[in-house]
Amino acid sequence: MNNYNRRTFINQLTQLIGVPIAFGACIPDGLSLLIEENDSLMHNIIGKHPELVVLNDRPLNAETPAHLLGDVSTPADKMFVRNNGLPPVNPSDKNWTLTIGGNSINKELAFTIDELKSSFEHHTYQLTLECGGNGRSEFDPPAKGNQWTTGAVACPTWTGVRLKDVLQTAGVKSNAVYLGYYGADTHLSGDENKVVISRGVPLKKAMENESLIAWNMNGQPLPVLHGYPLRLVFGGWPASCSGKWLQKLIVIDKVHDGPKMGGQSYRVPCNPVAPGAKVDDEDMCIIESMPVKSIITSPKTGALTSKSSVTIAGHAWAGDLAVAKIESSIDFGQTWQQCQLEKPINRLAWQQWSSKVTFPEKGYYEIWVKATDEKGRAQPMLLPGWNPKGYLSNACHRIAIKYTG
Ligand SMILES: Nc1nc2c(c(=O)[nH]1)N[C@H]1C(S)=C(S)[C@@H](COP(=O)(O)O)O[C@H]1N2
Ligand SMILES: [Mo]
Repeated sequence: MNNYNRRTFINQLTQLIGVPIAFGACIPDGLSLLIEENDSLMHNIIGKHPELVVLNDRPLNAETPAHLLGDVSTPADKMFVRNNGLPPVNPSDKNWTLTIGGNSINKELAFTIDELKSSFEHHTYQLTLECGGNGRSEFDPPAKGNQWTTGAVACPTWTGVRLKDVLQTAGVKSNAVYLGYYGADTHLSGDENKVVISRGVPLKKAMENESLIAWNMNGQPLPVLHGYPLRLVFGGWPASCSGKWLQKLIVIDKVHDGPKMGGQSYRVPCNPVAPGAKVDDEDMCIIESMPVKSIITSPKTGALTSKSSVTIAGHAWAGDLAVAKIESSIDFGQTWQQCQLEKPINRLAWQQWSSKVTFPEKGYYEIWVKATDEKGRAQPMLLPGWNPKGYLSNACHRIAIKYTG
């Protein structure tokens, strides 16, 4: 190709691709460019599976595609990441202290990690953490915030001490109402005096057996992204209650008012509102237990099958409750078939379900799955009640399958 032809060729390609071709002058004659595109933002999160989908890189937010969530206990490399600020850089468990204070504590106490580990009994539970905004992308009109689809949920195995053992040692006064946490992350503004997020739970939730101050995840030290060296874990509640990089706990005589406790954060209208409505802060209530929900982890959506029967499987969870029933449909919800459902390994762990579905003829199918909790509440088919910030989206998970015969 002469230089003139090469230049026009590259100009045409540039228009097609939409960005200039770096090193365009070096393209060998006769080479056809790949010109492949996908819409994922390229990333390299150390310690994470490469298929995690990055929604945001400052702060870092990444979710897990459903087909990667098949493990009973979620491995660290497949757990979603939700940061509101910037994680501490190279935190160390050697000089870390956890302080217990607040006006409803008898005696302010501080523990090193070694002291925590040696003073209290260790407990291990599998606990479900789901971001309050998981599924937000479904809402219409759209809600601002990370557009999570189905992947801001995980259920790793956590080891630590019971929060109640630690609080009781410090002495909880009878007027205690709420627990609040403070972590070591820094505000995006760089302002060291600004707290990124400081949420918590009512004392009753804090005192449950499964409420942990954890240092291990699946038998390994917590990864930094998930709160190393210490974090709270409250299974079944919005994961924003589970403070990472935990440095300080307070027990106080009123509802905690730290950043992201009030206003529209992690709160929903106390009574249902029409989609798009503006809701005053005083008409919003703090989210507590998460609603019943399920996910299909196998097959991966879009799969082709030559067999008329396939096994489908996944998990289901229901906040503080257990899941009582799970059903699947291949006819857009006209008929439902009961799936097999296992008991949770412990309270507040997600439950495994599976079923065999049989396709009557060749064609495109959607598999829908719907869980019902032990109080008889089922997942909504397409959309739950709209709310300004798009929380608690527990619509049925749907996948596509082509039976090719
Ligand atoms: N200190 C601190 N704790 C935090 C957060 C944070 O930004 N800072 N994010 C919260 C939110 S909104 C969620 S959903 C979970 C996410 O936990 P993960 O990143 O380990 O998945 O951590 C919670 N704990
Ligand atoms: Mo969250």
